[in-house]
Amino acid sequence: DRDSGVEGIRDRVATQLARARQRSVALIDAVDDHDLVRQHSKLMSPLVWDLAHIGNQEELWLVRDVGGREPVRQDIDELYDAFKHARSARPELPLLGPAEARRYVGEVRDKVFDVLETSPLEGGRLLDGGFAFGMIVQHEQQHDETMLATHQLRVGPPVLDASPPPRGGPVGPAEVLVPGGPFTMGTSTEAWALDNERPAHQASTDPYFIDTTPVTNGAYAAFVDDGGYRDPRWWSDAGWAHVRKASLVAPRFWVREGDQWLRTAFGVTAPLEADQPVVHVCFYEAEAYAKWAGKRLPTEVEWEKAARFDPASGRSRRYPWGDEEPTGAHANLDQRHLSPAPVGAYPAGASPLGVHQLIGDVWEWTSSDFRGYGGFEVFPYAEYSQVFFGPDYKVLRGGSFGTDRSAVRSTFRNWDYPIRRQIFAGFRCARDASPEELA
Ligand code: AVJ
Ligand code: FE
Repeated sequence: DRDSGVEGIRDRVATQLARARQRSVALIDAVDDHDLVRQHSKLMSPLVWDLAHIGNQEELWLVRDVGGREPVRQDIDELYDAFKHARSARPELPLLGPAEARRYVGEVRDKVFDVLETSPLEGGRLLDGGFAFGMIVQHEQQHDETMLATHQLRVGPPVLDASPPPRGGPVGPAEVLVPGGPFTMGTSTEAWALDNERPAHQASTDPYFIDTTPVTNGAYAAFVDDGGYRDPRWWSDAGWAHVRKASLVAPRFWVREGDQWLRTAFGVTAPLEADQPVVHVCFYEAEAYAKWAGKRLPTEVEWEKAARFDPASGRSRRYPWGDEEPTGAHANLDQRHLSPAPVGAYPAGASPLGVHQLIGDVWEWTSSDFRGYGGFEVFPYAEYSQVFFGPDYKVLRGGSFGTDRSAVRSTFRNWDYPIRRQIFAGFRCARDASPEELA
């Protein structure tokens, strides 16, 4: 059966590699050479670094490791090792120029298609079983989302194009009760799951309420207009210190005009869309809003339970809507649109309990630190996740409008510093269920 056998994997890998490359090329070709080598923000690499880094990782894992082939450009490994140079220092490096970088990634890709054709894709080491290809597809898509964030930080007229998101719709009650008890968290069977999503294990929660939608611009504006950024009651100590030091007054890219909020997105400034999820807030802002609203952020366990647990069967699913791969009807993914969609825009993507837009639209901050699950094993390299475990990073879940469907699922874990807001991050709230509400 071509679909489930080795040939099916080969086809799937080839399609996904091509999709990822099409997206990288579109993001790169949207700007001129000067904009490719420039630093648009100290937080980001020059776009031309991302491109050659994508090629270099592909060369390391697929050409050299899986394929056992001769290096293409061993001399540039050090330049494109993310741990060797901070993003802010990358523009000063002797990087491949735009034309050279394009040639390099093309040459690597040609060899990868050759490796893919001759690779057994089964048996032997796990790396040979298609996983390495899946890891590299996801790596390219992750950098494409990073490049999209660089585009958002770039100043100038719009260069990217996409259709507006679909219209919103009804979402039912504002929050739903998730029953307490155990469920299966993480996965041991999802073929392309990264090391930090593994292994599948039992986790348990008390009963809790979770919002059926991410917090919207309109709701968040009420917090801002209520003086939320000037009131230490709502902020943690670390959050308050940060909001003062960084002089935060509203989400990143919000612009005040008279008594109105506008928002700049990809070179276009327009009135804030009240029913779209808020985006470009840091963890501390999310935490403060939740406290102001009389709620809190969900833990990572609570988020995943809301996104996977089917109370009818007791089973954990791959996505809120079931096990089928995401389509355009389920979620706002794949950079199909250049913004989050209004709440209620994806009724087909809701969970059995009626929780909407868990996948896509905005990454959702959780209250959890990034740590390995019990039984975690580094695979295939410690620098993917393990070196980030600890109290410095907070977990985000669910993907954004800029995340590709190959690079997100309900077990997927993203992480960042609690002060970061250039990523496409928003949040939803949760709260404990009181005894009266459970009676
Ligand atoms: C999972 C998004 C935090 O971009 O730092 C890219 C993904 N790892 N190259 C990042 C990643 C190596 C990673 N995040
Ligand atoms: Fe990378």
